[in-house]
This record gives sequence, structure tokens and C-alpha cells, in this order.
Amino acid sequence: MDGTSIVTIERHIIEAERKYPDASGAFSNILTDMALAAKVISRQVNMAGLVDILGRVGRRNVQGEPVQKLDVFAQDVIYRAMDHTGHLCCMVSEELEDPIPIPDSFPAGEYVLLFDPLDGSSNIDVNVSIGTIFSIHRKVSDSERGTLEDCLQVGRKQLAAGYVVYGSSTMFVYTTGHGVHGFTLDPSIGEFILSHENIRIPEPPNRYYSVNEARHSEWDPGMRRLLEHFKSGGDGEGAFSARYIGSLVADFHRTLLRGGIFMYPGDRSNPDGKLRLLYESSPLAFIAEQAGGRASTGREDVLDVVPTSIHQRTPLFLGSREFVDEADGFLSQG
Ligand code: P6P
Repeated sequence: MDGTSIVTIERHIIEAERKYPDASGAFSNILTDMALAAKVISRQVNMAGLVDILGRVGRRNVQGEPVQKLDVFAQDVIYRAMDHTGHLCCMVSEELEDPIPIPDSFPAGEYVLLFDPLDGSSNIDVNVSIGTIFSIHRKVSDSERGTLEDCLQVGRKQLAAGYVVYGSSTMFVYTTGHGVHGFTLDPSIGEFILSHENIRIPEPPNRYYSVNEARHSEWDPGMRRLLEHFKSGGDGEGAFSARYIGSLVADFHRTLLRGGIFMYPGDRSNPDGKLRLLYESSPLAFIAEQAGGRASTGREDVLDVVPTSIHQRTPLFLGSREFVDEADGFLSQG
């Protein structure tokens, strides 16, 4: 690629806005602001080994998990990038129990941002890839300042979804319902450059299954049979390989680019599993479907789940359509 054919994320978003009348300027600005926040977080994550920002803050987040300093930093960066823009009516973050209002000193807008500022943070101090996940909905209530109704919307109504993976390189991947597009950060110019246009989950997919098998004894019989099915080679197109990083964004990014299935099932102790619906499973499900894949709870499409609380969890089977369909088949047998 010669230097003149660089497509930055800002250019890509503007060109999409012109191409698709449903993408408004405000909506484009939210995506651009998220890209800026991602650059700032990326810099801090990549410095983590050098600067004393590792280790636990000593507090626990609403999930009862120890909070890492980078979690706090990422939360603050996204909040400050968004709170004053006049595009949002409220926000939801994994780090905070209640919806985040827009300060009265700033105008409110027509969109809702739901995000996990730094997922997989337990991997920070062992240098495993971590990520940010976000989802954008349009405000549906009559209230100027956003309400719970605006936050609890079914995934199929998402306007946009995306994630940032802070790995060997930092990538920003998003969809607005017109395909999935990936941008790689060039730190030398501080720009996200289009590197993966119109990502499609490969067909035939690589035969990877991705699950924490340590929970096998807690699983329902259908889940145990499903794993045996994959271990024995599935429907006979060749043996599967196990791949599990333990960082959702990294496991999903591999699944998106190579195919396979990522699974975080419910079990006896946690019937709804561990992963959150609104700001983890739902945005990744939107991306997976836009890339030709599927996302299921094991009983229904993730995008059809009607939320009842902002931090609710859901079982998640995500990736190549044929493997997710197989998962539904085994899990429906109970
Ligand atoms: P387990 C990381 O803590 C996380 O929230 C996700 O990023 C990841 O997919 C999952 O938990 C891993 O959970 O139970 O396998 O350690």
C-alpha cells in the first residue's frame, strides 16, 4: 500500500456516513471519539510493564472482582471522551452499578453507549491481550437525559458495535450493520489504518473450539455431549483443536478471523454463565452475524434476548454458524 492509499478510521466512518443515510453525523462522531479513547488506552496498556500502574487498586467493582488500575483508567478515558459531546443521553459501563448520566452542564443526545472499558483485565499483568467492547443504541424514551428503558434494549436494535483488542498490535473492529471492518493502529502516526475490510468468518472454518474445560463437571449433560462431539471430530470434516486464551476479546478476535466456536456456557453454579449481555455478548453477537456467523445462548439468538437488568449475564456460543447450530442442537436435548 503506497502512502497515499491510507484509509484512516475517520475517513472510513465519514465515507460510510455519506453512503448510508441512516448514519448520522452524531453517530459518526461517537465512533470517532471511541477511536480516540482507544488510542489513549492503548498507549497506557502498552506502557503497563514500564509504569507502575499494575496491581490492584484495592477496591472491587460491581461484579465483586478486584479492580486493576488500568480498568479505572480505561473507564475514565471513555467517560471523559464522551460526557461532553452532546451525542449521548446516558452510558452503561461494566465498572459502574447504575447507568451513567450525562452531567447537567452538558447537552444530552440521541444515543446510548454501553461498554466494557477493559475486559480480561485479570490478564493485564501477564501480558495477555485484553480489550474494550462497546455497543451503541438509539434513545427510545421521551426523556431528555436517558432512562433504564433506553439501556435495556434488545441486541437486534443496535446501531453499531465494536471492540478494541490490545495485543501484539492494537486493532479497532466495528460494524454499523454494513459489514465488519478492522483497523490497525500505526503508533508512528497515531492513526487506525484500514487493514481488514469487510471481515467474513472463513468458510469452511478452522475447526477450533474455545471453552474453559475446567468447568466440565458443572456442565449440563447436553454441554458435555457437545464437547465430546467436537473432541471426536464433530460432523466428520476433520479433528478439532482447542484454543482458549481466557480473554474474551482475544478469543473472539481469533474466532472472527479464523472461524471456530467460542463457548461460555451456563453451569450448575452459574446457570447464566459469566459473560454480560449488554456490553459483551450482544455487541460481539452483532459483529459475528455481520461477518456471516452466529451467536446463541444455547436456546435463542443472543440478539433476540430482551434484557431485564443492565449487568445480566448470558450463556454464549459464538462463531461459525454451523458450529453454533450444532451447539443449539445438543443443548436443546438437555
Ligand atoms: P474463565 C476475563 O476475566 C473474562 O471476563 C473474559 O474476558 C473471559 O472470556 C472470561 O472471563 C474467562 O473466564 O472462567 O475461563 O477464567
